[in-house]
Amino acid sequence: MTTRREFLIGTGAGLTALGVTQAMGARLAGAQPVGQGAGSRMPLVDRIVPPGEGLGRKPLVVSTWRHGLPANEAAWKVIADGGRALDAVEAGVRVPEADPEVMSVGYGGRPDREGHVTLDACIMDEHGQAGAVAFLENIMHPISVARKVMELTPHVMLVGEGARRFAVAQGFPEQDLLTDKARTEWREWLKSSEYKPWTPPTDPRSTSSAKPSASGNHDTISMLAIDADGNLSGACTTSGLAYKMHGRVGDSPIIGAALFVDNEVGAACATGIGEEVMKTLGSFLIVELMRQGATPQEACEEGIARIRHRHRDDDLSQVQVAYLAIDRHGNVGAYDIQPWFQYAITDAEGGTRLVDSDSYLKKK
Ligand code: SD4
Repeated sequence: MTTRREFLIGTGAGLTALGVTQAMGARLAGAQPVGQGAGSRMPLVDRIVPPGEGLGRKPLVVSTWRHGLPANEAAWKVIADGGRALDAVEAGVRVPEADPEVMSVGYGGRPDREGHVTLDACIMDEHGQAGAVAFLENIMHPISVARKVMELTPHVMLVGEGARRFAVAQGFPEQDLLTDKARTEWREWLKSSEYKPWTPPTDPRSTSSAKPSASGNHDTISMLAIDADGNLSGACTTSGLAYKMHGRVGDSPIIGAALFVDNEVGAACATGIGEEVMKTLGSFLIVELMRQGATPQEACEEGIARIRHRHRDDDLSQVQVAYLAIDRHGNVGAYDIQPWFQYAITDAEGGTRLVDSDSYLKKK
């Protein structure tokens, strides 16, 4: 028996009813789904990716924000040596984790409102294996702890004190991650204690240095890579929103929210206000839309449309989420709400460069 949902998915009108934009709905209605899951409804077929949707090149590394430039370089070294995408994304995001100038990731990250630097991270590989840590303190490289969770435990996520003890048992050194600069800023913030999850950046596009500066008080690094064997992996790591409540965990360690990888389809990742991403399970949504035939760009735009829809398009001035996605052929898509998002891209032909994302709100 055909369910209402199957019927809807089979028609462009139905897709529109499900919230999919009209142009994409028309394309999806005629598209062949890809992957084993889709194979239960239709034979396993390859998806035809329309040209002009991005670079369509592999190997490939993409990552969020300006601090993605040095991170991509480190990831690319692994890929260029014939290494695995998983090793590349881990090596890549360790760069901002260790950089005290990046005040939104790892060491030097801005603390919560009680002065604790608490870190969230996750990693996912080409086999659909995943590992994560959340609310982790005093360990500089949460991404590597997340990988150990994936590889050495029967679990996907460890949090807080349990994650810290596991890290120490694995030989990770403990250290205070709160730098003098972050402590000074936090003390200044305490005077007003006004919590603003999104503060607009000074225009990050006006500087050319590789030093991070981008969005006011947060800039997670999320990275996606395809290696020379065509395998995909992704990583995401952050100190989270500055001056969050103690104990708050964002989207960044949540598989399906800030990161999702399906080797048969593509991968997606997020940066921005984690609560928005979690409520729409953005990265999983984007990969599933690509599975149904959407391009990475269309899928990212739809991910943002879901958030807009939840807000009834009302006042988006305080809302920021950016999505970045690749399909398994190396096509790239990116879209965000505010007109600030930039991502770093590295491939053999073009080297490493920063790209301005298209956005829903335009620069005034
Ligand atoms: C969080 N998504 O903790 C992270 C913050 C972030 O760019 O991505 N900032 O909600």
